[in-house]
Amino acid sequence: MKSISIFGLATSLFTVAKGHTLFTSLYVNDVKQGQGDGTCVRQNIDLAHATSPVRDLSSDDMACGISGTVPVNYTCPAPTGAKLTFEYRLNPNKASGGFIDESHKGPVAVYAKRLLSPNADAAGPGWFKLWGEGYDMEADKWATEKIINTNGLLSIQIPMALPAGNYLFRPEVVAMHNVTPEVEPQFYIGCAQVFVESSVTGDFNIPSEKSVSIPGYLQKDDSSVTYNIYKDEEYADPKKAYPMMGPEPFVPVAVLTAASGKVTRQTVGGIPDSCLLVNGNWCGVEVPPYTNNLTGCWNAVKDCWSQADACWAQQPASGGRNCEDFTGPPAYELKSNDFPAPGPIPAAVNVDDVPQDHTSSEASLTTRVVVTSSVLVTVTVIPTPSSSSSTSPESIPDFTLRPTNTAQPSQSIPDFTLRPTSTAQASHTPKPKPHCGGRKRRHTRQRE
Ligand SMILES: [Cu+2]
Repeated sequence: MKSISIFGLATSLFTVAKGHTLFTSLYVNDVKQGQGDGTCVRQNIDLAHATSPVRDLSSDDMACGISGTVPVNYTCPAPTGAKLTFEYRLNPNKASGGFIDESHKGPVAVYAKRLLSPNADAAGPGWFKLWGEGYDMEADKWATEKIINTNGLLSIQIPMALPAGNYLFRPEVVAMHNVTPEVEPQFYIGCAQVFVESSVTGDFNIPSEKSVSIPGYLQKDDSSVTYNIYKDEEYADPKKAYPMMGPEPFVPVAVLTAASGKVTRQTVGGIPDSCLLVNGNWCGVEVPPYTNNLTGCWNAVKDCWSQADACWAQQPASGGRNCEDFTGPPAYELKSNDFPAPGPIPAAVNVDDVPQDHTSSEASLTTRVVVTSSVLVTVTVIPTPSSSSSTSPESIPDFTLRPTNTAQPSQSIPDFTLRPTSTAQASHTPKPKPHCGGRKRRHTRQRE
């Protein structure tokens, strides 16, 4: 920890929270999900200690981090075979300022768990490891050091044999620098809520030796947990190989049920179309319509204020930048105040492990509209009738996505252009709506 600041308590609290690291943001195929960071990501809701690690191996916090047993509002869809990228930050609500504390050397892994319902328990059985790496003796690097080199970004490919459904993807960054026989490693974990869209359905059998319970998969006296990075690695001669934590990775290869060609898509838990602006797992919607009377106008303003309050109350550790921007029902145009990726999105670490052959061009068929922060696009969703009457609750008719203007990837300012939802106002210049910007200043101070 750094020395106590002369600027007082608020600054020193910030300094304390600055150490360590936090998984803040999810990308699917190189596109940051949602807006304002933290969409579909379970983060510690204690903003002052959001980067604190989990140390108690028997705690339910081991599953998805502190406060990670509670689902967040949104689950992001991802086509099977997609690349998921997890962003780690030293300062959760800032784009710069480091990724993982440099002293924090240790192994890194990614686990996953299929959820039979979006709100199913994170803690408990059913977890499997997709990939893991400890100490690379040849390169003399810990996996954490490699993540720092890729700007805090860690990518994994979703195996194509995973059946469609809700999953938790759990990156695990472990710091071993403080380990003694009495002190456990520090675990930096969080979970991404993802709906894998695939034509593969059916049961999902993980070999028993590769299926673990979290907590429970690690014991205090495991050699991977008690390993001393100074005695065993840095100054040892010969160096002692690091025994990787947890089970062997499970790479599903066989398609358990023949692919039907019909892609099962997410029907619940996504970001609603009615969202004007998203911040993490909060979304702001249009205020109630009113005619030209003061009562209606006032009610609309109050509604807007209460939405902004909810935004601040629900802001994740990764910040409330878009709460500042939700200053009033906009003239159908809001911009998300998003940070760009801190660097190039790295290739998936497990790309050599995951079979790449697949029976259909599924990935291109399952592209879905999410409120992305890096592409300016307006889309129309046209449902087409389903040819068969499926009884599966998760199966829905295919959607055709038709861009209504030319999608132009925006390099700089993330944008989100909205189309009017009311047909009453067909004018090309939408009327300004009441503004509740008076609260902006008050809330802006909240983060400092
Ligand atoms: Cu730490």
